[in-house]
Amino acid sequence: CVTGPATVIQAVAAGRQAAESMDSFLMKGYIKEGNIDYSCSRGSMEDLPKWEFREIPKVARATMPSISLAERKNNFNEVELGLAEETARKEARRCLKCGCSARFTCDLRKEASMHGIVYEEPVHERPYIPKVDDHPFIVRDHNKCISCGRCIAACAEIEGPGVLTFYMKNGRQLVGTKSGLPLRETDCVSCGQCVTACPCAALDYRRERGKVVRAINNPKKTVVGFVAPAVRSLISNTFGVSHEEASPFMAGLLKKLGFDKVFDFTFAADLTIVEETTEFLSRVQNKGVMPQFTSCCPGWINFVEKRYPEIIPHLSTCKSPQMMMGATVKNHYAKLMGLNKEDLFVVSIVPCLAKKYEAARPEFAPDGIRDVDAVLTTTEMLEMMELADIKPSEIEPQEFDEPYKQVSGAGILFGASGGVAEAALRMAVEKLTGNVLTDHLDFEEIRGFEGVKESTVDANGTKVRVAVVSGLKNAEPIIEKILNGVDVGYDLIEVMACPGGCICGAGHPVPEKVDSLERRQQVLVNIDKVSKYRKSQENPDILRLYNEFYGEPNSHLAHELLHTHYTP
Ligand code: HC0
Ligand code: SF4
Repeated sequence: CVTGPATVIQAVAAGRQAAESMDSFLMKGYIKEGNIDYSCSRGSMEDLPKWEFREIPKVARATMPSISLAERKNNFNEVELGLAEETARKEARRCLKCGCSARFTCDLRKEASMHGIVYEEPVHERPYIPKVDDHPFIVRDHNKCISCGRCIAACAEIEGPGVLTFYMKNGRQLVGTKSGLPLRETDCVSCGQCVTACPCAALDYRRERGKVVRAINNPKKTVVGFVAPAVRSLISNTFGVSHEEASPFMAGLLKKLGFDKVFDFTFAADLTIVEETTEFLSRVQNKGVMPQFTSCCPGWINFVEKRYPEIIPHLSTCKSPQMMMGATVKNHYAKLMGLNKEDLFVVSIVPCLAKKYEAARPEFAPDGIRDVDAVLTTTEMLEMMELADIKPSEIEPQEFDEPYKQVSGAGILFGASGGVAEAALRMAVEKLTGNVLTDHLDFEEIRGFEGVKESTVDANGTKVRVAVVSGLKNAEPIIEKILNGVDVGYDLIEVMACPGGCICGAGHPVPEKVDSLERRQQVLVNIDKVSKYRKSQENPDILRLYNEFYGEPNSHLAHELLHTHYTP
Protein backbone atom coordinates (compact mmCIF):
# COMPACT_ATOMS: atom_id res chain seq x y z
CA CYS A 1 0.00 0.00 0.00
CA VAL A 2 2.62 2.57 0.87
CA THR A 3 5.82 2.12 -1.07
CA GLY A 4 8.70 4.37 -1.91
CA PRO A 5 10.57 6.48 0.57
CA ALA A 6 8.39 9.53 0.16
CA THR A 7 4.76 8.54 0.30
CA VAL A 8 3.98 10.58 3.32
CA ILE A 9 0.45 11.38 2.30
CA GLN A 10 -0.56 7.76 2.33
CA ALA A 11 1.48 7.45 5.45
CA VAL A 12 -0.66 10.10 7.07
CA ALA A 13 -3.73 8.19 6.02
CA ALA A 14 -2.20 5.03 7.43
CA GLY A 15 -1.50 6.82 10.65
CA ARG A 16 -5.09 8.05 10.88
CA GLN A 17 -6.41 4.59 10.29
CA ALA A 18 -4.03 3.32 12.92
CA ALA A 19 -5.50 5.83 15.32
CA GLU A 20 -8.87 4.20 14.84
CA SER A 21 -7.84 0.58 14.89
CA MET A 22 -4.49 1.00 16.57
CA ASP A 23 -2.41 -1.59 14.81
CA SER A 24 -4.12 -2.54 11.62
CA PHE A 25 -1.97 -0.33 9.40
CA LEU A 26 1.37 -0.19 11.11
CA MET A 27 4.24 0.80 8.88
CA LYS A 28 6.86 -1.68 7.91
CA GLY A 29 10.43 -0.77 7.07
CA TYR A 30 12.83 -2.77 4.94
CA ILE A 31 15.93 -2.52 2.81
CA LYS A 32 15.18 -2.47 -0.89
CA GLU A 33 17.82 -2.06 -3.58
CA GLY A 34 20.28 -0.74 -1.06
CA ASN A 35 17.96 1.88 0.44
CA ILE A 36 15.48 2.03 3.27
CA ASP A 37 11.85 1.78 2.24
CA TYR A 38 8.58 1.76 4.11
CA SER A 39 5.23 0.14 3.51
CA CYS A 40 2.10 -0.76 5.44
CA SER A 41 2.26 -4.12 7.07
CA ARG A 42 -1.35 -4.99 6.27
CA GLY A 43 -4.17 -3.75 4.09
CA SER A 44 -4.16 -2.37 0.58
CA MET A 45 -4.27 1.08 -0.92
CA GLU A 46 -8.04 0.78 -1.43
CA ASP A 47 -8.52 0.10 2.26
CA LEU A 48 -6.91 3.35 3.26
CA PRO A 49 -9.19 6.23 4.13
CA LYS A 50 -9.34 8.91 1.47
CA TRP A 51 -7.45 11.96 2.60
CA GLU A 52 -7.84 15.37 1.07
CA PHE A 53 -6.75 14.34 -2.42
CA ARG A 54 -8.56 16.80 -4.61
CA GLU A 55 -7.96 18.73 -7.76
CA ILE A 56 -7.26 22.33 -7.00
CA PRO A 57 -7.29 25.31 -9.33
CA LYS A 58 -3.87 26.65 -10.26
CA VAL A 59 -4.37 29.90 -8.45
CA ALA A 60 -5.04 28.11 -5.17
CA ARG A 61 -1.72 26.36 -5.49
CA ALA A 62 -0.03 29.67 -4.78
CA THR A 63 -1.02 29.24 -1.17
CA MET A 64 0.67 25.94 -0.64
CA PRO A 65 4.01 25.59 1.10
CA SER A 66 6.83 25.80 -1.31
CA ILE A 67 10.47 26.79 -1.54
CA SER A 68 11.71 30.01 -3.08
CA LEU A 69 13.06 30.21 -6.60
CA ALA A 70 16.51 30.83 -5.24
CA GLU A 71 16.28 27.67 -3.21
CA ARG A 72 14.91 25.58 -6.02
CA LYS A 73 17.58 22.90 -6.13
CA ASN A 74 15.63 19.85 -7.03
CA ASN A 75 12.23 18.23 -7.21
CA PHE A 76 10.29 21.48 -7.14
CA ASN A 77 9.59 23.85 -9.90
CA GLU A 78 7.51 26.76 -8.81
CA VAL A 79 7.49 28.20 -12.30
CA GLU A 80 5.75 25.08 -13.54
CA LEU A 81 3.34 25.40 -10.67
CA GLY A 82 2.64 28.96 -11.72
CA LEU A 83 3.96 30.70 -8.65
CA ALA A 84 5.18 34.24 -8.86
CA GLU A 85 8.66 34.72 -7.45
CA GLU A 86 7.47 36.99 -4.64
CA THR A 87 4.81 34.48 -3.57
CA ALA A 88 7.34 31.68 -3.68
CA ARG A 89 9.64 33.63 -1.37
CA LYS A 90 6.84 34.28 1.09
CA GLU A 91 5.82 30.66 1.05
CA ALA A 92 9.40 29.57 1.62
CA ARG A 93 9.47 31.47 4.87
CA ARG A 94 6.25 29.84 5.96
CA CYS A 95 7.26 26.39 4.89
CA LEU A 96 10.42 26.22 6.92
CA LYS A 97 8.44 26.53 10.14
CA CYS A 98 9.32 23.05 11.21
CA GLY A 99 12.98 23.99 11.41
CA CYS A 100 14.23 20.62 10.21
CA SER A 101 17.34 20.26 8.12
CA ALA A 102 15.68 18.59 5.13
CA ARG A 103 15.11 21.91 3.53
CA PHE A 104 15.63 20.81 -0.05
CA THR A 105 14.71 17.21 0.39
CA CYS A 106 11.60 17.37 2.54
CA ASP A 107 9.53 14.28 1.84
CA LEU A 108 6.41 15.85 3.25
CA ARG A 109 6.64 18.95 1.09
CA LYS A 110 7.50 16.93 -2.00
CA GLU A 111 4.46 14.73 -1.58
CA ALA A 112 2.18 17.64 -0.74
CA SER A 113 3.34 19.50 -3.86
CA MET A 114 2.99 16.46 -6.11
CA HIS A 115 -0.54 15.88 -4.93
CA GLY A 116 -1.46 19.54 -5.11
CA ILE A 117 -2.48 19.68 -1.49
CA VAL A 118 -3.54 23.05 -0.19
CA TYR A 119 -1.91 24.29 2.94
CA GLU A 120 -4.37 25.80 5.35
CA GLU A 121 -3.88 27.07 8.84
CA PRO A 122 -5.90 24.76 11.13
CA VAL A 123 -9.36 26.17 11.92
CA HIS A 124 -9.03 25.14 15.55
CA GLU A 125 -5.55 25.67 16.87
CA ARG A 126 -4.52 22.44 18.59
CA PRO A 127 -3.18 22.88 22.10
CA TYR A 128 0.61 23.05 22.13
CA ILE A 129 2.32 20.00 23.61
CA PRO A 130 5.70 20.67 25.24
CA LYS A 131 8.64 18.94 23.58
CA VAL A 132 9.54 15.60 25.09
CA ASP A 133 13.15 15.71 26.19
CA ASP A 134 13.59 12.28 27.76
CA HIS A 135 16.79 11.14 26.03
CA PRO A 136 20.36 12.49 26.15
CA PHE A 137 19.96 13.98 22.66
CA ILE A 138 16.84 12.73 20.83
CA VAL A 139 13.94 15.16 21.15
CA ARG A 140 10.26 14.50 20.20
CA ASP A 141 7.96 17.34 19.16
CA HIS A 142 4.39 16.04 19.02
CA ASN A 143 3.19 19.27 17.45
CA LYS A 144 4.96 18.36 14.22
CA CYS A 145 4.08 14.65 14.23
CA ILE A 146 1.82 13.46 11.37
CA SER A 147 1.39 9.96 12.87
CA CYS A 148 2.94 8.23 9.87
CA GLY A 149 4.49 5.56 12.09
CA ARG A 150 7.82 5.47 10.25
CA CYS A 151 9.78 5.96 13.49
CA ILE A 152 7.98 3.01 15.06
CA ALA A 153 8.74 0.89 11.99
CA ALA A 154 12.37 1.99 11.93
CA CYS A 155 12.84 0.99 15.56
CA ALA A 156 11.02 -2.34 15.29
CA GLU A 157 11.69 -3.42 11.71
CA ILE A 158 14.91 -1.74 10.61
CA GLU A 159 16.80 -1.89 13.89
CA GLY A 160 15.04 -4.31 16.19
CA PRO A 161 14.69 -2.91 19.71
CA GLY A 162 11.06 -1.94 19.01
CA VAL A 163 10.69 0.46 21.92
CA LEU A 164 8.27 2.93 20.28
CA THR A 165 4.50 2.76 19.83
CA PHE A 166 1.42 4.91 19.21
CA TYR A 167 -0.75 5.93 22.11
CA MET A 168 -3.77 8.17 22.47
CA LYS A 169 -3.91 11.20 24.75
CA ASN A 170 -6.66 13.80 24.83
CA GLY A 171 -7.94 12.56 21.47
CA ARG A 172 -4.53 12.90 19.81
CA GLN A 173 -2.41 10.08 18.54
CA LEU A 174 1.13 10.44 19.83
CA VAL A 175 4.35 8.45 19.63
CA GLY A 176 5.75 7.28 22.92
CA THR A 177 7.60 4.37 24.46
CA LYS A 178 5.94 0.96 24.79
CA SER A 179 6.82 0.73 28.45
CA GLY A 180 5.73 4.29 29.17
CA LEU A 181 9.21 4.95 30.60
CA PRO A 182 11.34 7.89 29.46
CA LEU A 183 13.21 6.96 26.28
CA ARG A 184 16.57 6.97 28.08
CA GLU A 185 15.32 4.23 30.44
CA THR A 186 14.09 1.91 27.69
CA ASP A 187 16.14 -0.42 25.48
CA CYS A 188 16.70 2.48 23.05
CA VAL A 189 20.19 2.00 21.60
CA SER A 190 20.51 5.64 20.49
CA CYS A 191 21.14 4.69 16.85
CA GLY A 192 18.81 7.48 15.71
CA GLN A 193 17.13 5.51 12.90
CA CYS A 194 13.80 6.90 14.19
CA VAL A 195 15.11 10.40 13.55
CA THR A 196 16.16 9.46 10.01
CA ALA A 197 12.74 7.94 9.36
CA CYS A 198 10.75 10.99 10.48
CA PRO A 199 9.75 13.04 7.42
CA CYS A 200 8.88 16.22 9.29
CA ALA A 201 11.43 16.65 12.09
CA ALA A 202 9.01 15.68 14.85
CA LEU A 203 11.95 13.55 15.95
CA ASP A 204 15.25 15.35 15.87
CA TYR A 205 18.49 15.51 17.80
CA ARG A 206 20.20 18.23 19.75
CA ARG A 207 23.11 19.79 17.89
CA GLU A 208 26.63 20.24 19.30
CA ARG A 209 27.67 22.85 16.74
CA GLY A 210 27.57 25.71 19.26
CA LYS A 211 30.00 23.96 21.59
CA VAL A 212 32.44 23.44 18.73
CA VAL A 213 32.19 27.03 17.47
CA ARG A 214 32.82 28.33 21.01
CA ALA A 215 35.95 26.18 21.25
CA ILE A 216 37.16 27.38 17.83
CA ASN A 217 36.70 30.97 18.99
CA ASN A 218 38.55 30.35 22.25
CA PRO A 219 42.23 31.21 21.69
CA LYS A 220 43.27 28.96 24.59
CA LYS A 221 41.94 25.83 22.89
CA THR A 222 43.63 23.73 20.25
CA VAL A 223 40.69 22.28 18.34
CA VAL A 224 41.34 18.90 16.79
CA GLY A 225 38.85 17.20 14.46
CA PHE A 226 38.87 13.68 13.11
CA VAL A 227 36.63 12.44 10.35
CA ALA A 228 35.05 8.97 10.21
CA PRO A 229 35.53 6.69 7.20
CA ALA A 230 31.91 6.88 6.02
CA VAL A 231 31.75 10.68 5.93
CA ARG A 232 33.80 10.82 2.73
CA SER A 233 31.28 8.68 0.87
CA LEU A 234 28.59 11.29 1.49
CA ILE A 235 30.96 14.15 0.65
CA SER A 236 31.92 12.53 -2.63
CA ASN A 237 28.31 12.01 -3.71
CA THR A 238 27.01 15.35 -2.44
CA PHE A 239 29.67 17.59 -3.94
CA GLY A 240 30.49 15.46 -6.95
CA VAL A 241 34.16 15.10 -5.99
CA SER A 242 35.93 11.89 -6.93
CA HIS A 243 36.63 9.23 -4.33
CA GLU A 244 40.29 10.27 -4.36
CA GLU A 245 39.43 13.92 -3.76
CA ALA A 246 36.90 13.33 -0.99
CA SER A 247 39.38 13.12 1.92
CA PRO A 248 41.35 16.26 0.94
CA PHE A 249 38.04 18.08 0.44
CA MET A 250 36.88 17.21 3.98
CA ALA A 251 40.23 18.20 5.51
CA GLY A 252 40.08 21.51 3.60
CA LEU A 253 36.51 22.16 4.75
CA LEU A 254 37.32 21.58 8.42
CA LYS A 255 40.39 23.81 8.24
CA LYS A 256 38.25 26.54 6.68
CA LEU A 257 35.76 26.13 9.51
CA GLY A 258 38.59 26.91 11.92
CA PHE A 259 39.87 23.54 13.15
CA ASP A 260 43.56 23.71 14.11
CA LYS A 261 44.35 20.10 13.28
CA VAL A 262 42.44 17.56 11.24
CA PHE A 263 43.15 13.84 11.52
CA ASP A 264 41.72 10.87 9.70
CA PHE A 265 39.56 8.64 11.88
CA THR A 266 40.58 5.79 9.58
CA PHE A 267 43.88 5.79 11.42
CA ALA A 268 41.98 4.66 14.53
CA ALA A 269 40.17 2.02 12.49
CA ASP A 270 43.61 0.62 11.65
CA LEU A 271 44.58 0.76 15.31
CA THR A 272 41.36 -1.09 16.20
CA ILE A 273 42.16 -3.86 13.74
CA VAL A 274 45.62 -4.39 15.18
CA GLU A 275 44.26 -4.51 18.75
CA GLU A 276 41.10 -6.50 18.00
CA THR A 277 42.72 -9.07 15.71
CA THR A 278 45.51 -9.60 18.24
CA GLU A 279 42.82 -10.24 20.85
CA PHE A 280 41.00 -12.59 18.46
CA LEU A 281 44.14 -14.62 17.68
CA SER A 282 44.90 -14.85 21.38
CA ARG A 283 41.38 -16.21 22.04
CA VAL A 284 41.89 -18.76 19.23
CA GLN A 285 45.25 -19.89 20.60
CA ASN A 286 44.25 -19.87 24.27
CA LYS A 287 40.76 -21.29 23.77
CA GLY A 288 39.14 -18.10 25.06
CA VAL A 289 35.44 -17.25 24.87
CA MET A 290 34.28 -17.74 21.27
CA PRO A 291 32.86 -16.50 19.00
CA GLN A 292 34.27 -13.01 19.41
CA PHE A 293 31.93 -10.13 18.58
CA THR A 294 33.28 -6.80 17.30
CA SER A 295 32.76 -3.83 19.61
CA CYS A 296 33.13 -0.76 17.43
CA CYS A 297 29.46 0.14 17.00
CA PRO A 298 28.09 1.93 20.08
CA GLY A 299 24.50 1.14 19.04
CA TRP A 300 25.38 -2.56 19.18
CA ILE A 301 27.13 -2.12 22.53
CA ASN A 302 24.05 -0.39 23.97
CA PHE A 303 21.92 -3.27 22.69
CA VAL A 304 24.11 -5.88 24.37
CA GLU A 305 24.33 -3.99 27.64
CA LYS A 306 20.59 -3.35 27.80
CA ARG A 307 19.08 -6.48 26.32
CA TYR A 308 21.67 -9.28 26.27
CA PRO A 309 24.24 -8.64 29.04
CA GLU A 310 24.94 -12.40 29.23
CA ILE A 311 26.76 -12.08 25.90
CA ILE A 312 29.29 -9.52 27.24
CA PRO A 313 32.16 -12.07 27.59
CA HIS A 314 31.93 -12.58 23.82
CA LEU A 315 32.50 -8.88 23.07
CA SER A 316 35.96 -7.71 22.14
CA THR A 317 37.27 -5.50 24.91
CA CYS A 318 38.51 -2.99 22.34
CA LYS A 319 37.12 0.52 22.52
CA SER A 320 35.58 1.81 19.31
CA PRO A 321 37.87 3.68 16.92
CA GLN A 322 36.23 6.92 18.08
CA MET A 323 37.30 6.34 21.68
CA MET A 324 40.72 4.93 20.70
CA MET A 325 41.35 8.09 18.71
CA GLY A 326 40.15 10.30 21.57
CA ALA A 327 42.39 8.54 24.11
CA THR A 328 45.37 8.59 21.73
CA VAL A 329 45.00 12.30 20.96
CA LYS A 330 44.48 13.27 24.62
CA ASN A 331 47.47 11.24 25.75
CA HIS A 332 49.97 10.65 22.94
CA TYR A 333 49.37 13.82 20.90
CA ALA A 334 49.10 16.06 23.98
CA LYS A 335 52.46 14.72 25.21
CA LEU A 336 54.06 15.06 21.78
CA MET A 337 52.97 18.70 21.46
CA GLY A 338 53.50 19.61 25.11
CA LEU A 339 49.82 20.52 25.53
CA ASN A 340 47.60 20.19 28.60
CA LYS A 341 44.69 17.83 28.05
CA GLU A 342 42.33 20.60 29.19
CA ASP A 343 43.52 22.83 26.35
CA LEU A 344 42.81 20.26 23.67
CA PHE A 345 39.25 20.24 22.34
CA VAL A 346 38.69 17.01 20.45
CA VAL A 347 35.81 16.70 18.00
CA SER A 348 34.82 13.63 16.03
CA ILE A 349 32.84 14.02 12.82
CA VAL A 350 30.74 10.94 12.17
CA PRO A 351 27.62 9.61 10.46
CA CYS A 352 26.39 8.26 13.79
CA LEU A 353 24.13 9.44 16.62
CA ALA A 354 25.04 6.64 19.03
CA LYS A 355 28.56 8.06 19.12
CA LYS A 356 27.20 11.14 20.88
CA TYR A 357 26.00 8.79 23.62
CA GLU A 358 29.29 6.89 23.62
CA ALA A 359 31.53 9.96 23.89
CA ALA A 360 29.52 11.16 26.91
CA ARG A 361 29.94 7.91 28.90
CA PRO A 362 31.69 8.57 32.22
CA GLU A 363 34.33 5.86 31.68
CA PHE A 364 35.57 7.87 28.68
CA ALA A 365 36.20 10.96 30.80
CA PRO A 366 39.11 10.00 33.06
CA ASP A 367 39.54 12.60 35.83
CA GLY A 368 36.46 14.34 34.47
CA ILE A 369 38.17 15.27 31.18
CA ARG A 370 36.40 13.78 28.19
CA ASP A 371 38.52 12.00 25.58
CA VAL A 372 36.14 13.25 22.89
CA ASP A 373 34.70 16.65 23.78
CA ALA A 374 32.06 16.91 21.06
CA VAL A 375 30.56 14.73 18.35
CA LEU A 376 29.37 16.37 15.15
CA THR A 377 27.30 14.45 12.66
CA THR A 378 27.94 14.76 8.93
CA THR A 379 24.71 16.77 8.79
CA GLU A 380 25.98 19.16 11.47
CA MET A 381 29.25 19.63 9.57
CA LEU A 382 27.27 20.51 6.42
CA GLU A 383 25.06 22.87 8.47
CA MET A 384 28.20 24.59 9.79
CA MET A 385 29.44 24.95 6.22
CA GLU A 386 26.14 26.58 5.26
CA LEU A 387 26.08 28.84 8.32
CA ALA A 388 29.64 29.96 7.60
CA ASP A 389 28.58 30.55 3.99
CA ILE A 390 31.39 28.41 2.61
CA LYS A 391 30.91 27.51 -1.05
CA PRO A 392 32.34 24.18 -2.23
CA SER A 393 34.42 26.07 -4.83
CA GLU A 394 36.14 27.99 -2.01
CA ILE A 395 37.48 24.85 -0.34
CA GLU A 396 41.16 24.23 -0.87
CA PRO A 397 41.92 20.51 -0.65
CA GLN A 398 44.33 19.77 2.21
CA GLU A 399 46.18 16.74 3.51
CA PHE A 400 45.36 15.28 6.91
CA ASP A 401 47.79 16.25 9.64
CA GLU A 402 50.72 14.38 11.13
CA PRO A 403 51.27 12.21 13.13
CA TYR A 404 48.17 10.18 12.20
CA LYS A 405 48.23 10.90 8.48
CA GLN A 406 48.69 7.52 6.85
CA VAL A 407 45.68 5.26 6.67
CA SER A 408 44.90 1.95 4.99
CA GLY A 409 42.16 0.96 2.56
CA ALA A 410 41.11 -1.69 5.08
CA GLY A 411 40.32 1.05 7.60
CA ILE A 412 38.31 2.96 5.00
CA LEU A 413 36.11 -0.11 4.45
CA PHE A 414 34.95 0.15 8.10
CA GLY A 415 32.31 2.64 6.97
CA ALA A 416 30.15 -0.05 5.32
CA SER A 417 28.86 -3.35 6.68
CA GLY A 418 31.49 -6.08 6.39
CA GLY A 419 34.42 -3.66 6.44
CA VAL A 420 35.57 -4.40 9.98
CA ALA A 421 35.53 -8.16 9.36
CA GLU A 422 37.28 -7.76 6.00
CA ALA A 423 40.03 -5.65 7.55
CA ALA A 424 40.38 -8.19 10.39
CA LEU A 425 40.63 -11.07 7.89
CA ARG A 426 43.40 -9.27 6.00
CA MET A 427 45.41 -9.33 9.22
CA ALA A 428 44.28 -12.66 10.73
CA VAL A 429 45.08 -14.66 7.58
CA GLU A 430 48.53 -13.14 7.41
CA LYS A 431 49.28 -13.90 11.05
CA LEU A 432 47.87 -17.45 10.90
CA THR A 433 49.73 -18.40 7.72
CA GLY A 434 52.90 -16.47 8.47
CA ASN A 435 52.86 -15.29 4.85
CA VAL A 436 52.42 -11.76 3.56
CA LEU A 437 49.02 -11.54 1.90
CA THR A 438 49.60 -10.05 -1.54
CA ASP A 439 46.49 -11.01 -3.47
CA HIS A 440 42.96 -12.17 -2.63
CA LEU A 441 42.58 -9.15 -0.37
CA ASP A 442 38.94 -8.66 -1.32
CA PHE A 443 36.36 -10.60 0.66
CA GLU A 444 33.42 -9.59 -1.48
CA GLU A 445 31.03 -12.14 -0.03
CA ILE A 446 30.81 -10.15 3.20
CA ARG A 447 30.13 -6.77 1.54
CA GLY A 448 26.66 -5.43 0.73
CA PHE A 449 23.25 -5.03 2.32
CA GLU A 450 22.12 -8.49 3.34
CA GLY A 451 21.25 -8.62 7.05
CA VAL A 452 23.58 -11.59 7.62
CA LYS A 453 26.56 -12.52 5.42
CA GLU A 454 29.17 -15.17 6.02
CA SER A 455 32.52 -16.41 4.82
CA THR A 456 34.94 -19.18 5.75
CA VAL A 457 38.61 -18.61 5.10
CA ASP A 458 41.20 -21.37 5.19
CA ALA A 459 44.46 -20.03 6.61
CA ASN A 460 46.99 -22.83 6.36
CA GLY A 461 44.57 -25.39 7.73
CA THR A 462 43.02 -23.09 10.34
CA LYS A 463 39.49 -22.23 9.32
CA VAL A 464 38.26 -18.74 10.23
CA ARG A 465 34.48 -18.60 10.06
CA VAL A 466 33.14 -15.08 9.89
CA ALA A 467 29.62 -13.67 10.06
CA VAL A 468 28.67 -10.08 9.33
CA VAL A 469 25.41 -8.72 10.69
CA SER A 470 23.80 -5.32 10.17
CA GLY A 471 20.51 -4.26 11.72
CA LEU A 472 20.30 -5.38 15.33
CA LYS A 473 17.20 -7.43 14.67
CA ASN A 474 19.39 -9.76 12.59
CA ALA A 475 21.75 -10.36 15.50
CA GLU A 476 19.05 -11.70 17.81
CA PRO A 477 18.73 -15.26 16.40
CA ILE A 478 22.52 -15.70 16.62
CA ILE A 479 22.61 -14.40 20.19
CA GLU A 480 19.71 -16.64 21.23
CA LYS A 481 21.54 -19.69 19.85
CA ILE A 482 24.74 -18.81 21.70
CA LEU A 483 22.79 -18.32 24.92
CA ASN A 484 21.20 -21.74 24.41
CA GLY A 485 24.61 -23.36 24.03
CA VAL A 486 24.23 -24.00 20.29
CA ASP A 487 27.40 -23.82 18.19
CA VAL A 488 26.65 -21.05 15.71
CA GLY A 489 29.57 -22.07 13.51
CA TYR A 490 31.33 -18.71 13.58
CA ASP A 491 34.58 -17.53 15.15
CA LEU A 492 34.29 -13.82 14.51
CA ILE A 493 31.04 -11.87 14.23
CA GLU A 494 30.85 -8.25 13.12
CA VAL A 495 27.69 -6.43 14.18
CA MET A 496 26.75 -2.91 13.12
CA ALA A 497 23.43 -1.50 14.29
CA CYS A 498 22.49 0.40 11.17
CA PRO A 499 21.44 -1.53 8.07
CA GLY A 500 24.38 -1.58 5.65
CA GLY A 501 26.67 -0.16 8.37
CA CYS A 502 27.69 3.42 9.09
CA ILE A 503 26.98 4.66 5.56
CA CYS A 504 23.34 4.43 6.71
CA GLY A 505 23.99 6.15 10.05
CA ALA A 506 21.40 8.63 11.27
CA GLY A 507 23.97 11.43 11.32
CA HIS A 508 24.14 11.38 7.52
CA PRO A 509 21.47 13.13 5.48
CA VAL A 510 18.75 10.70 4.36
CA PRO A 511 19.93 8.77 1.28
CA GLU A 512 18.33 9.79 -1.98
CA LYS A 513 18.63 8.66 -5.55
CA VAL A 514 21.75 10.73 -6.20
CA ASP A 515 23.30 9.44 -3.02
CA SER A 516 22.07 5.90 -2.49
CA LEU A 517 23.59 3.55 0.05
CA GLU A 518 25.07 1.57 -2.82
CA ARG A 519 26.85 4.64 -4.15
CA ARG A 520 28.12 5.42 -0.66
CA GLN A 521 29.52 1.92 -0.33
CA GLN A 522 31.13 2.13 -3.78
CA VAL A 523 33.07 5.27 -2.82
CA LEU A 524 34.70 3.38 0.06
CA VAL A 525 35.47 0.32 -2.07
CA ASN A 526 37.05 2.58 -4.72
CA ILE A 527 39.23 4.35 -2.15
CA ASP A 528 40.41 0.98 -0.80
CA LYS A 529 41.35 -0.19 -4.30
CA VAL A 530 43.69 2.75 -4.94
CA SER A 531 45.12 2.96 -1.42
CA LYS A 532 48.88 2.74 -0.99
CA TYR A 533 48.37 0.52 2.04
CA ARG A 534 45.49 -1.95 2.01
CA LYS A 535 46.14 -3.66 5.33
CA SER A 536 45.89 -1.98 8.72
CA GLN A 537 48.95 -3.77 10.05
CA GLU A 538 51.20 -2.25 7.38
CA ASN A 539 50.21 1.37 8.05
CA PRO A 540 53.60 2.98 8.86
CA ASP A 541 52.08 5.58 11.21
CA ILE A 542 50.49 2.76 13.23
CA LEU A 543 53.79 0.91 13.44
CA ARG A 544 55.50 4.10 14.57
CA LEU A 545 52.83 4.74 17.23
CA TYR A 546 53.50 1.29 18.71
CA ASN A 547 57.26 1.86 18.59
CA GLU A 548 57.08 5.26 20.21
CA PHE A 549 54.17 4.93 22.58
CA TYR A 550 52.09 1.77 23.01
CA GLY A 551 54.92 -0.77 22.82
CA GLU A 552 53.10 -3.68 21.26
CA PRO A 553 49.49 -4.65 20.49
CA ASN A 554 47.52 -5.52 23.66
CA SER A 555 50.36 -4.15 25.83
CA HIS A 556 49.66 -2.88 29.33
CA LEU A 557 49.39 0.73 28.11
CA ALA A 558 47.27 -0.36 25.16
CA HIS A 559 44.90 -2.08 27.58
CA GLU A 560 44.73 1.00 29.73
CA LEU A 561 43.96 3.42 26.90
CA LEU A 562 42.49 1.37 24.07
CA HIS A 563 40.35 -1.25 25.83
CA THR A 564 37.27 -0.97 28.01
CA HIS A 565 34.74 -2.90 30.10
CA TYR A 566 30.98 -3.12 29.70
CA THR A 567 28.19 -2.38 32.15
CA PRO A 568 25.25 -4.79 32.28
FE1 HC0 B 1 31.64 4.23 11.69
FE2 HC0 B 1 33.65 3.42 13.00
S1 HC0 B 1 33.10 2.72 10.93
S2 HC0 B 1 31.53 3.00 13.60
O1 HC0 B 1 30.34 3.47 10.95
O2 HC0 B 1 34.50 0.81 13.81
O3 HC0 B 1 30.17 6.54 12.89
O4 HC0 B 1 32.39 5.80 9.32
O5 HC0 B 1 33.58 6.21 12.63
O6 HC0 B 1 34.32 4.44 15.82
O7 HC0 B 1 36.41 3.99 12.15
C1 HC0 B 1 30.59 5.65 12.36
C2 HC0 B 1 31.94 5.26 10.19
C3 HC0 B 1 33.13 5.14 12.50
C4 HC0 B 1 34.13 4.03 14.74
C5 HC0 B 1 35.41 3.80 12.49
C6 HC0 B 1 34.19 1.80 13.53
FE1 SF4 C 1 26.61 4.37 14.63
FE2 SF4 C 1 27.60 2.99 12.58
FE3 SF4 C 1 26.60 1.73 14.70
FE4 SF4 C 1 24.97 3.03 13.09
S1 SF4 C 1 26.23 1.23 12.53
S2 SF4 C 1 24.93 3.07 15.34
S3 SF4 C 1 26.23 4.76 12.45
S4 SF4 C 1 28.39 3.04 14.64
